[in-house]
Amino acid sequence: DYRDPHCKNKQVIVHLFEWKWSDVADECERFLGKKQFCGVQVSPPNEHVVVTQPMRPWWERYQPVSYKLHSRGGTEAEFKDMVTRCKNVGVRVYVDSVVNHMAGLGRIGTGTAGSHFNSSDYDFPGVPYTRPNFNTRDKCPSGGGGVDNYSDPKNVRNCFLVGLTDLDQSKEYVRDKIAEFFDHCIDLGVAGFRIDASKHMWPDDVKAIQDRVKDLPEGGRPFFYHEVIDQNDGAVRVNEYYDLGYVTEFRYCQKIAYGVHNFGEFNNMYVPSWGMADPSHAFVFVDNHDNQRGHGGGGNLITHKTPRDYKMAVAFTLAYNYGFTRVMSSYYFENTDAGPPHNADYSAKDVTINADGSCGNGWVCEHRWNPVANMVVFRNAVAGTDIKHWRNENDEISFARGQKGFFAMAKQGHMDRNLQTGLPAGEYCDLVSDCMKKITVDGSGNAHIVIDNSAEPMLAFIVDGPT
Ligand code: LM2
Ligand code: CA
Repeated sequence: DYRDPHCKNKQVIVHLFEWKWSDVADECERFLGKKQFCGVQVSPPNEHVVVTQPMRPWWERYQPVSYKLHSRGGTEAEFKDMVTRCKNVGVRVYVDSVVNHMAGLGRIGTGTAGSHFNSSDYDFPGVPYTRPNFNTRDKCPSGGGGVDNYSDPKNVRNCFLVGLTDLDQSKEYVRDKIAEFFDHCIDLGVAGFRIDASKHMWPDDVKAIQDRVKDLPEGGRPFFYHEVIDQNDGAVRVNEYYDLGYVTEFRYCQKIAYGVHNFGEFNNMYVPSWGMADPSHAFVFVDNHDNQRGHGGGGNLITHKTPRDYKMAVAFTLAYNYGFTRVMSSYYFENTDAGPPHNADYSAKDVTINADGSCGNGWVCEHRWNPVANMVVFRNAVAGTDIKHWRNENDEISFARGQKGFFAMAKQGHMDRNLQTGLPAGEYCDLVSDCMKKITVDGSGNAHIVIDNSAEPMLAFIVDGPT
């Protein structure tokens, strides 16, 4: 089974999008460990192209040049130091892995680790890959050679996605090179992988690769989650990948946006008839690095640009019991191509921390917002429990998680009710406000729940939590 994230039953990972390795390491030590995060998804750590038109976009990292671990994020030594320091505080690293393809057709030059490459000749000596390692036109049923028909799996998987040179994962040599890359990461302490563009690879090929990857040094199979954008709009469906780990559930991004905009929709978050992944395979998030900027489908979704809605969306996601959760941590952008905040030489700027705990230098750090960070503790505490005492009316939602926690949220920012919590009698305090609010549960499980406009529009408390 590829669904164990190897983080001692913690439940939430954060994508520190485009952070450099030294900053990720610092964040593990100063924040993520204490806040009980399971781990971090890091941007692709392997050698990639250097794009100068536009100047150093974020997406240059989705055009690999080799599997040498030297990227815009840092050197291999820095990567190794990060993985070790994070692991030492109980936070695992998950590598965003781009193995469907190499650089885009027509790109020629030197990658971030110094390897020469020539995509037009299918020549990537840093691996090495040559022409026979790539898909050929006879396997791709599209007129122009590019992916252009999502109703045909052969087109989706054997053609070139936005002109990116498409590897042929049915070849033993290609499988070996990709597995070697994963093994190298595992040797350095990595616990798992996000597989980019899994939809564009055959599940049998992906399985052959995963099955030859080594166990973690501490035992067990690495964690895998697959990027499969299935919005009921094509031939490739998420359930084809269930044997391979978790699958991204992009319909949840729409669902949570509907819910925040109209609380009534919260009654209907997981819709099997839409083909949504079952709760034990769904990998869920409010937004990701693509759809927050209109790439990879985009659509109607909520991002940090509307902070109040975003906090409600993430808080609900972490309180609810659907799927394995990832939270996004972004940088501010106007241009959808723009890479991370950068210095004059285009290296990523340091992530600075302000006195109030927010980030500086252009980093958003949604994962540090109280309704995000503190709900991680909630989700860990209630893992494995069912939803009880569901109430959704009057733009107010509240529910218990088994007999371990209780969550309430008010769209209009105010709520004042006596509610059954199902929890043992006692004094509790609200995690979201860092215990600024207290809640008393009486002998019959009832509590007076108050939300008012002076604070965040939600509260949450757990058995055996802070008091
Ligand atoms: C993904 N998942 O399946 C990533 O999450 C997504 O961010 C990647 O696209 C995509 N797959 C390929 O890894 C991004 C970005 C694209 C960008 C590619 C490659 O969304 O816009 O394409 O990375 O860097 C860019 C140009 C595109 C050009 C292509 C090839 O935007 O116009 O196509 O490079 O040179 C001619
Ligand atoms: Ca492919």
